[in-house]
Amino acid sequence: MLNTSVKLSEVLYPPIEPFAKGMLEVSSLHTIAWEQSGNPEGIPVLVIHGGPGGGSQPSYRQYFNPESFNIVQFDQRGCGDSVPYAELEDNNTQASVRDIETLRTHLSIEKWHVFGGSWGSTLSLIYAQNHPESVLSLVLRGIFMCRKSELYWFYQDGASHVFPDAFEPYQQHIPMDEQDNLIEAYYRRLTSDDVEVRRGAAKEWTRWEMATSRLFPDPEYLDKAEDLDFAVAFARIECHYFTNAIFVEESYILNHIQKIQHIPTVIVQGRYDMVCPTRSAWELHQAMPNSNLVIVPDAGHSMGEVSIARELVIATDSIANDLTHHG
Ligand code: STX
Repeated sequence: MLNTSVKLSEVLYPPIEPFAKGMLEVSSLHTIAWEQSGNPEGIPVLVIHGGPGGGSQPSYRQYFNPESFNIVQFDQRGCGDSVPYAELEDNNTQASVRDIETLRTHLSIEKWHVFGGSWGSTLSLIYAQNHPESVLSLVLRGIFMCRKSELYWFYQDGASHVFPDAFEPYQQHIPMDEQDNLIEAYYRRLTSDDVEVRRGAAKEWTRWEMATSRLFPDPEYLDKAEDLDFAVAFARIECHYFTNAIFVEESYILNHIQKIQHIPTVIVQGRYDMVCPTRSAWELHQAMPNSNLVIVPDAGHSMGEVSIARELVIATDSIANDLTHHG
């Protein structure tokens, strides 16, 4: 069913401000920004942002009933308010998993629900596989397992068949003789000593992702690529993780799936997700027979799409209601 007349604000909770914020030193180099909002005595839920390099956003609070949840957000290494900005050294998946446990302990939370989309789903799954005892449930959106086929689909040849117009500037930014591996070609530019080269590449890399994130592209969303402070961290960190195959073996998540098969899991997936196509959600669901897969028929990749947001709120409301009834 098409829901084009319903506004995002009608399916989300109202905007709220954090009741606590801080900076947590997680290594000799990195300090991460965190915040809590909602109810300090509420059910703990950790929100894991995308990218990697996307940073957490105030709107993410609105996917949770603020009376029921103690909502924890943080910016992963190098992005958002974390420092140093856009830093790639000592920035990898294992470090992020450790940071999440460091933050949990710092906030004196024993176990929490984990909510993440896109790269946030990747990191949620890997975190849960390494610390299953800390995870009460998973709410995942736009499943991304970061396998070679998924990277090739989005950054080289796949989504380009559906969005040839948006693909052209992303591809043309790279000279013909380097176009056979666009991720590598972008990485060279995103790590150049020349700040203008870095910024130019960051803008095209980010535009491609923003242009393809929704079933109905939103021009305001595209402006994110014009914000070079956002784009440089987002593009550099994504590209760093992807050239390094996210620092784990191919198919790590599916290979270790038995570690999390007991964890209650909801998967919300837009049918027309061009960034993270539905096959990954399907494969994850098949590997986790107890998971609940919701394929949203009228959406792409973004949690800002109304019908995706609605399903995410249904999932978090049901967590809140379960605890009220049984806890
Ligand atoms: N990257 C997908 C991802 O995690 C391949 C992602 N895409 N856009 C975002 O994240 C933001 C919403 C954080 C910009």
